[in-house]
Amino acid sequence: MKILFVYPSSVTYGSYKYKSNLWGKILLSYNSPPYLDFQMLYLTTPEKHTIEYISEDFNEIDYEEKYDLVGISCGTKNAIRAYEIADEFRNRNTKVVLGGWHPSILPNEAKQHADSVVVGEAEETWPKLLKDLENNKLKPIYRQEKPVDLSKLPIRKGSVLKRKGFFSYVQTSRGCPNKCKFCCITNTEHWRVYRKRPIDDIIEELQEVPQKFIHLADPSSTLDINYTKELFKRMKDLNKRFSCNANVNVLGKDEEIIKLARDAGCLHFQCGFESIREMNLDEFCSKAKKREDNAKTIKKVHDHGVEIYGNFVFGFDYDTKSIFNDTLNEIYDWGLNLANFSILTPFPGTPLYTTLKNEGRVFDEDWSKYDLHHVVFQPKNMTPEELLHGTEQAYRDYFSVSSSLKRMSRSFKVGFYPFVFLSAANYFLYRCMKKYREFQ
Ligand code: B12
Ligand code: SF4
Repeated sequence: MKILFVYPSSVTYGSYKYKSNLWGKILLSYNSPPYLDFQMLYLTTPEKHTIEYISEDFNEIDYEEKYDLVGISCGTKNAIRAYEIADEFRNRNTKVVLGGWHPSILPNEAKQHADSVVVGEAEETWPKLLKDLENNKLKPIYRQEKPVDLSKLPIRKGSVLKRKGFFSYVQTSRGCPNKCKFCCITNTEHWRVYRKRPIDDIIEELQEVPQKFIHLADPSSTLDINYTKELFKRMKDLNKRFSCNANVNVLGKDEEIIKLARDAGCLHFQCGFESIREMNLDEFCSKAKKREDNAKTIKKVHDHGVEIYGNFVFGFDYDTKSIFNDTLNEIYDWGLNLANFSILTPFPGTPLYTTLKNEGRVFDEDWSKYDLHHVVFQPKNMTPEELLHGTEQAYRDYFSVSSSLKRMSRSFKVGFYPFVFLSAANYFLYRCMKKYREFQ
């Protein structure tokens, strides 16, 4: 069979189409390898089938080309665009399968636009689906019965799906049991179950993946600290540079993990600080996110030559109009050199969504706005406009020339590689935000 994988653009929606400038396209195409979802599907597809891959951010879809099957992956943000593409293909009598986070959470919605929907992980269901299609017995829904055993995951050899990119994603674990109320991972049946890949498999994959720069696409690399320590020890001689997600309070308590990460090539930890307000953390986050002495932890990480990239969310129930300035002041004091700000987003399937929906506070269910940059609910202590404009102002202040230069010079003291990462990420986040605003 001839199969097409499509990753729909997240900012293409109807006639509303994002066109990057030439430099942006070159940079992004060099920068963006195929995501792991399609890499995994590719590896679990029997060799007799041929596969093409299109990421709509870089290539136009040719609807006139004949395929036996089109597989589309999407999160909530690009679900509507995914449905548009699915409808176009189905109008031409091409079979369409939808999978990924959003179709897994709302399979009945997705089914209206697809011949079949794959719910959850697909390493086991995808080969079954292909066989059923060959036998003309395609089922409407394929559901993974129990969490996939990660020791059975295929090991990637080199770059798959042709596009290379200068960095690559590698997954070492799946799942997180922590139960933060806004998080999709912990609130979906299988994804919540924490599982680890055998370290031998990861090392083999890292040796085979040609890219030097890797992002470990795990919910958190600090859920099983002994496992991660062992992994970092084994990664030491691979000469890779990498980043990973980590819980800041674990880093604060265990200096050895920072040292082992640095020796293994870690450039930065990405940490969800979420909020500077203790009451928000208590109400919306798991205990794993309890506020500790962040300034001390950040200094410790910097002293080992590693950067920290912090994520913050605005719009929690205990946020008032002062949250924006308070956050900026506090993170300057902590010595955090790079941060990103999101607007609280009630993704379907999460307890946050259910609560806000029951309270009548969700006023927009246009999924394309579920991108962490739009306000889709009524905040408790602000108007939606105040939340939006406050977040924008925080971005403008944080990424102003003077603030950026100050943070970059501080980062230079952390180390050369972390400084290069920080400067590039600072520029990228600033540009993204500016470009993004043009479409609102
Ligand atoms: C790496 C990552 C990114 C990367 C790469 C994105 C990607 N699509 O892989 C980047 C940085 C670009 C990114 C961006 C964003 N991300 Co992100 N990201 C992740 C992360 C950490 C890992 C994803 C991954 O590689 N998983 C490994 C692969 C193998 O698993 P998988 O993607 O689930 O795919 C499996 C199944 O879903 C299924 N499947 C998937 N697609 C398809 C398609 C078909 C046809 C079939 C049959 C099966 C199938 O099969 C796969 C194998 O089992 C996840 C959290 C996590 N740990 O999973 C968040 C996560 C996916 N991201 C999330 C979010 C919110 C975002 C952003 C909106 C953030 C932002 N403000 O920009 C954007 C949206 C990007 C977009 N275009 O929509 C949410 C998604 C929630 C949702 N309901 O949509 C997650 C779950 C994080 C969370 N805590 O909630 N992200
Ligand atoms: S710790 Fe991170 S991955 Fe785990 S539930 Fe909370 S936000 Fe989700």
